[in-house]
Amino acid sequence: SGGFDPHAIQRKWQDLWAEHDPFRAGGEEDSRPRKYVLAMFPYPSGDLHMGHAENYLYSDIVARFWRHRGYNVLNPIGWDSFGLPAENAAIQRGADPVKWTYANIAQQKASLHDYGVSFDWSRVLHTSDPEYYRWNQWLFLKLYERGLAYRKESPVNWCPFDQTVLANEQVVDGRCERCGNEVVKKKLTQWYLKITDYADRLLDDLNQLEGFWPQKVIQMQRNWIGRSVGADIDFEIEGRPGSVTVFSTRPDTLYGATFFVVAPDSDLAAELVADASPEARMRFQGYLDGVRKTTDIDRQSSDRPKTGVFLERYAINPVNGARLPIWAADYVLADYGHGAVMAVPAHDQRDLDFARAFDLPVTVVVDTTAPVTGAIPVIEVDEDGVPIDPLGGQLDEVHPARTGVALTGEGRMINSGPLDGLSKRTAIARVIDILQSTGRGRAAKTYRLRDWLISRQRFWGTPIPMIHTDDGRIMPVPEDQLPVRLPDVEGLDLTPKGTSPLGAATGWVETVDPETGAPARRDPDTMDTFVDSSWYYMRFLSPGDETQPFSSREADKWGPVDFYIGGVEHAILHLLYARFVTKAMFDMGMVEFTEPFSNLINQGMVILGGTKMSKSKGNLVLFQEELDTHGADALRVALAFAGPVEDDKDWDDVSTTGAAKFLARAMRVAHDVDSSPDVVWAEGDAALRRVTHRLLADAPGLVEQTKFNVVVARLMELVNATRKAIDSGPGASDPAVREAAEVTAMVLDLFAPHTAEEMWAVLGYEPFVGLVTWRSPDPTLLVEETVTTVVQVDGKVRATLEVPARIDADALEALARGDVKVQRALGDREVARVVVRAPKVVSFSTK
Ligand code: ANZ
Repeated sequence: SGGFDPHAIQRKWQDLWAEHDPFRAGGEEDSRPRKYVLAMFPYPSGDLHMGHAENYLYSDIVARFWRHRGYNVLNPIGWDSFGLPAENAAIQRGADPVKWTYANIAQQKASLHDYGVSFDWSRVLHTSDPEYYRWNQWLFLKLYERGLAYRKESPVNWCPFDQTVLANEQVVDGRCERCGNEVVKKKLTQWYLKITDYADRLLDDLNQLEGFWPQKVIQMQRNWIGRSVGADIDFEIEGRPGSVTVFSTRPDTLYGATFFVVAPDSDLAAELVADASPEARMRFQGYLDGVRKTTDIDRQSSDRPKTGVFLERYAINPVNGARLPIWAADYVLADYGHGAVMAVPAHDQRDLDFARAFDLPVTVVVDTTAPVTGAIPVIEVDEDGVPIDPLGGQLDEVHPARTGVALTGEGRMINSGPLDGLSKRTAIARVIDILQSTGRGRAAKTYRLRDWLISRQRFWGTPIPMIHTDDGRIMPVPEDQLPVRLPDVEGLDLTPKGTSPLGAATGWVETVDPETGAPARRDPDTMDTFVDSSWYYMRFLSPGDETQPFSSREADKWGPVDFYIGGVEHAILHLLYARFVTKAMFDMGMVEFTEPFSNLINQGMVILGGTKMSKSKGNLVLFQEELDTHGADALRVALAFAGPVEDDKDWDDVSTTGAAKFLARAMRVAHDVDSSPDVVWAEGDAALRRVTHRLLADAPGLVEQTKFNVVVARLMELVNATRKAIDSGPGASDPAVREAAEVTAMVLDLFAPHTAEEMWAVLGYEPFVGLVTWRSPDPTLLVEETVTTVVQVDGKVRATLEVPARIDADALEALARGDVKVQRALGDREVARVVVRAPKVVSFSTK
């Protein structure tokens, strides 16, 4: 391609970057404004793939863009290097997890260098380095001090294949996210982080992110936190002291409760059934065994037949004293709300299905056939203020006991004593008042969000820095003894057994009580790797600091991350944990912001032939192979041009050869420029200058809207226009040709940095174009050329319009139709035909 060897210029510029380090973030003395650009760091589980190619391209475009805008940019990179794949490789192939991990990191680092990403390589971190994970341990201790880390025994999600506990988030459709095997419940004592303390703030602060994060991600976070608003209602149980609380989003329907349901796997169910008949106890035990094997997802599924066991006990409705039979049924979950519900079959479909299956009464308390205006019912009252009977007889036709369909809509309260005639909203407020005044209930909120289970019974993770004394106390490892380093893997059996392999590392696990010096044992579990990634963006600010995780001064300077770029697969877990930890750090006075990522950019996937690439399908496109074949710049331009950032890109539609040809043409333009850098641009060809300046004017907005593919298209347009000017226009010595080539190099740097640097050098400048501030567009060159359009109605000229020369037919027709003179000429006659010849003529014919 015209003496242009992409691999040679790639090597040349990478060597120069390595030598001069132009992309290192500016320090204290640098007075430019700052931007912190971050791509989600990779997991070193093998070679980089095309998803990484996309991710690090986009973050590099953003980082380079802000440098061209005159900003001091921080764009660091690290590795999320703890976790299961290293451990599984160790188990399956006998590989040392340490060596395996760091060999993969070295390979990935080399690929990223080859790709020409403008990272600040001086800040690299690996979460599996003791110098990093000591601060994980430090963070854990700080959370523990604040009561945000605690231990409890509870049923946990257990993957029998991986032999490990999984967070709720890692269970997908009842199966292990990693291996796809069915997840079961098991009771274990584990460490939890109290993310639920932050549920309201995590939810409410999402409002600040509207417009800056993808709407889809915000919605997923809202659903995950899942706040429900309603009331807690206390029910007494016959023959039992105290009361049992239920959570309801519809306390207005309290008079319609006809039975009471507890989760079969709750402590309450076990307690209540203890006094039941032997038959009921047996039936319950059999039922419970089945329930334990059922996933929460299945339990909540609406099309499963309802099952349950009567516990031979009764709850008392606090407002009317009604006796409600108590059942154990699996559609009530043990760990949501209070694990018990008041069942209102007339107005809740699950309760109705259950009532119909077991022949329980159905009492309607909301007349949904009563007249309602909008959402607010019209209530007619007599002179004493008593509502006139709202029943029009139609209620019979929709009665849930007959139709099987619960009445969930708006209506007027009936059969509800003091609530009769009220709307839903008023009734909810009223009943909460009544409950509150009698001490039997109160307004309440419930969340789907659970505390974050962080204990893992695995080797390759951060040791939890706690000590268990022989007399049963749990002590934090003193801060000056951090890090608690992982022991040598040599001699350890890593095969999953349900207990941590670290427990068998005798020399490691045996320690002393930091207070008494008596023998004690270390906690043998390691942390969920999501702890590592919950704050790594802060560590980049203070690499190598041995006295603290990061300096608050640096945090004030750089934080929060301005642009965070990565895959949508992290929409819930990682982002929620990072948001939680940032808020906890804010509360500890470590940072002055409460959200870690100001802008979030999610990229689509790179797919192949319409399907996801995967090793098992054998359709992987290998990043390093593509780099070797096409060179970094062609690969980068092809990916950037392939479509909008957030869309999936099919590799079949990605044209590296097209990209390579475009780059060769751009390079040729630079070589052909026949003038020196001191030409007077104003003397250049105006038509070409307009194309150049329109790009200068539009590129910043397009990049900020992440319309990278449009910027590439505009660059192609500019290179074509320059070529034309050289070959059949004012010629290679015209100042406009030089100007166009220079601007091409400046903007092309976002996508093809090696080619751009080479063009810049060919044009006679010192390196590096990557650090050059973009020029401002000349406003006089942005004024659109206009032409005169003639508008005819039935062959007569009725108006003339001044319009932009580049107007399209639709816009021109709309302008013509909107013109007063044209409208007057058309009167109320119907237009039969319109002929538009943009930008010159619009012609209407009427009937
Ligand atoms: C009575 C009632 C009447 C209810 C009615 C709904 C409609 P969300 O919105 O998902 O938070 N519930 C409470 N705890 C439960 C548990 N542990 N397992 C299963 N269901 C439970 O749902 C809240 C509603 O789900 C609560 O309001 C309760 O049923 C039920 F016409 O109370 B409701």
